[in-house]
Amino acid sequence: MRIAVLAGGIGGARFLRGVRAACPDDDVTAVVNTGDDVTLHGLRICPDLDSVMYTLGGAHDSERGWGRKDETWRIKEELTVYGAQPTWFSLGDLDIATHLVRTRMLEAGYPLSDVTAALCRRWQPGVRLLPMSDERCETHVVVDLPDEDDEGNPGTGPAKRRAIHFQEWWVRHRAALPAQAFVQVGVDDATPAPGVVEAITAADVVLVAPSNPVVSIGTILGVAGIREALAAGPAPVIGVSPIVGGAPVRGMADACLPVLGVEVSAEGVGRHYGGRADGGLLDGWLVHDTDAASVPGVEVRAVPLMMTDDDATAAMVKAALELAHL
Ligand code: FO1
Repeated sequence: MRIAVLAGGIGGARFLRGVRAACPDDDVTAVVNTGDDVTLHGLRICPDLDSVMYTLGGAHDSERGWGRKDETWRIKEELTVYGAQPTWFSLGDLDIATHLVRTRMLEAGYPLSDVTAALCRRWQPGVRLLPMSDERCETHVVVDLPDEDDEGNPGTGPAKRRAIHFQEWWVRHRAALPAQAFVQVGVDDATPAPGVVEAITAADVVLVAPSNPVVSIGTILGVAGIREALAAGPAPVIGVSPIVGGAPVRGMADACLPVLGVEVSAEGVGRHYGGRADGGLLDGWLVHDTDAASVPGVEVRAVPLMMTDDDATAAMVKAALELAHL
């Protein structure tokens, strides 16, 4: 069986471990969000690709959720002493090696999909990892920045409306600055990375991981050609709700969904994705067993959705495959 999975970072990575556990002999392609990618200290950082690669490669820090286990922070400490900005984004010593290799290959002219394949030769994630696009397409967040002086002390002037990089909003401000809008910078020139449309078209089933519906899955769907391939493809598309009991299982989707006018509920997200027959994404929608959802034209099933370990996640994946009648 061929399975394509649309995925963001930490939640997507955990879900993919469940896919691998449920379907060890199947051909799995993960199409991963790159809207979170950022260049800092001259290094190209791809948080979602790395979360998936490290997690499936057994090298992730499971408590922190991102980055490498057994990490050390000596370079970060030195950068801080130099006063090198930004100090709000932490790069570990082991992780920096990944960014150095990636940045060097990108600067030598290799596309991100080839770079990712090269990095994965080391980590052997057991699934094919594809960036959604080889072109830069970065999420920015429109916010009203409060007036402050150079030291960060509050000023008395009016707030300034600015678009800041997603990472600045998410990590520096912890998504606490109300977002006015999300903008995909570069999306007009972005095309699906090689293999993305082919993986969707050839799939027996497409699974939408319980990742952030706005800044992970929404970003992937923003790349021209991906939504169309899903709509036209023969494979059923089954989504897994990232919202349980009116709150995100992890991450801060509750700071993102209202910006699009979407209710923070399993039903809200299901209706936001919509049924394929109505021009939406889904054929099936998996919600947590304590949630109820009605999504026109979409078969909804309620099962336990907590990704507490690989067995629990594999059971979720099996339920998604049953919903696809596979
Ligand atoms: N998340 C944080 O909350 N703080 C950090 O300093 C941070 C650094 C970081 C470095 C590399 C990387 O791949 C991920 C990192 N993350 C960090 C996680 C990440 O940026 C976000 O959780 C995602 O982009 C949202 O999915």
